[in-house]
Amino acid sequence: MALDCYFISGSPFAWRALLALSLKGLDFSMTELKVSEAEHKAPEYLALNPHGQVPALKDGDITVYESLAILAYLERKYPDNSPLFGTTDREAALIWQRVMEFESWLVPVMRGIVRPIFFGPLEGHEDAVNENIDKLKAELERYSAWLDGNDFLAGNSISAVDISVYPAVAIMARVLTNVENDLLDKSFLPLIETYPLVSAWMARVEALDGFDAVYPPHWRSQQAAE
Ligand SMILES: N[C@@H](CCC(=O)N[C@@H](CS)C(=O)NCC(=O)O)C(=O)O
Repeated sequence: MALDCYFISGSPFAWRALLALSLKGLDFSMTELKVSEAEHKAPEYLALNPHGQVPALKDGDITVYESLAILAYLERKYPDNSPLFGTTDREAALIWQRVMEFESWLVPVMRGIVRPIFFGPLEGHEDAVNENIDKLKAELERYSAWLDGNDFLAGNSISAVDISVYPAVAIMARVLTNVENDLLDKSFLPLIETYPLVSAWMARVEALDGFDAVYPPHWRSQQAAE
């Protein structure tokens, strides 16, 4: 199999690349790297991505890292399989604008929420996390406006915007739901009550062919154990 995507389970950037492969209906393999064994920092992997980050995609003798570059590569190589960047100039403009809005506005917020909870320190730093939660709420308002009258974040077809935003919102909702800390503002959870358009959109993404195949494996096994 020519296409092989290296990922860490739950990584939103890797999930974005995997969703692109899966939604395009491509034949690909997935190589999971174990953080506990620092496999993403091993020399063999650093030869693929010198930053030691996921994702990285191997396609024969071509290697691409940076999840957005992977999406652009796949779109160029397989333009007709479920286009992710639209089919008209107008669609491409809107989709790229919103993907870059995600990079500029939601990615820093996600890092500001997820990193202290996963890697600490969290205690004593709740105010900083709550500031990011406020920014997350502002983005969820923005997405609700985009979804008003539309099935997806840039119109009525799935696009690179959806597969960028979905993993990020899913991981933030998950870590904030699971973390035990009374000082964190969780008043906006569950999303189904506070942001019904966002919640309905998430359900639409989850129902797509190809979604299940790339769901983070350790999330699935934790759910099975609950
Ligand atoms: N801009 C990169 C970000 C990739 C990234 O931050 N990956 C994280 C996982 S979500 C990672 O590999 N972290 C491990 C590390 O930095 O050591 C992309 O879009 O691919």
